Amino acid sequence: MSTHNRSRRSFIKTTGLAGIGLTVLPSFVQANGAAVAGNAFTQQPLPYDYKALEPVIDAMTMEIHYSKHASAYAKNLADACTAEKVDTNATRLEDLMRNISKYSAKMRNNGGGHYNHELFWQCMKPGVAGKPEGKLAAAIDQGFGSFEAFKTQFTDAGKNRFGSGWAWLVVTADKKLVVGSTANQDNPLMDISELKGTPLLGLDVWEHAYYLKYQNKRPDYINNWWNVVNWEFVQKRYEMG
Ligand code: MN3
Repeated sequence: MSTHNRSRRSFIKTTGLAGIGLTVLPSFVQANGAAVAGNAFTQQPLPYDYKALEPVIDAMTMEIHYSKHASAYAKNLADACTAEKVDTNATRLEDLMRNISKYSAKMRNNGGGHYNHELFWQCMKPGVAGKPEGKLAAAIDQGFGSFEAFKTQFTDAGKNRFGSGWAWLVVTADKKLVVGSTANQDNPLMDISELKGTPLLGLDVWEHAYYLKYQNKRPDYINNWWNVVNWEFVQKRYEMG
């Protein structure tokens, strides 16, 4: 079952449990995988259990990360959209990111925080430990020399990001694959970001993502994280673009 199907199913189930009593179409993701305006602004169900990524990411870290940190970004984004008159039913989250310099720091931090985490959950999957295949594998070999060389460059981007931030694999407007990092909750879609492109793969290197299990050992977290990367999802994003 794909990640999308799984999250659609749990979305329907959650909605049912909430007793709304209506058939709610799982419309937050279009057929091509792009997030739809409106629903993209709200936190979606985690596509797996809190404990599913153990031993790489422990259940308590996942629970706190998803239900406290990420849910706060979604809530604060909603507040900022109300305050700054962003119509979430008519705006694509990606377009808000692309124009983020026109909004408040609250919008930047929480819009980025929400977008980044929604992507991050989908970039992971239990029991994969795989490698990219097909067109993406070929593009990685071409762009970085080899998959191993790419992994080293991405790992370094995460290790060397001072303080809090994200490591990214992006595809640029001229279709090049680039690795880099952003500070805090910025992302490569943002007009204020030095690293620019469509994020294909993102890694959260904030301490809240790993500290309970790894303490100060961010490199150990990153090295283990490769075992839960959902390459199927990353490939789909690449092939969509
Ligand atoms: Mn985080």
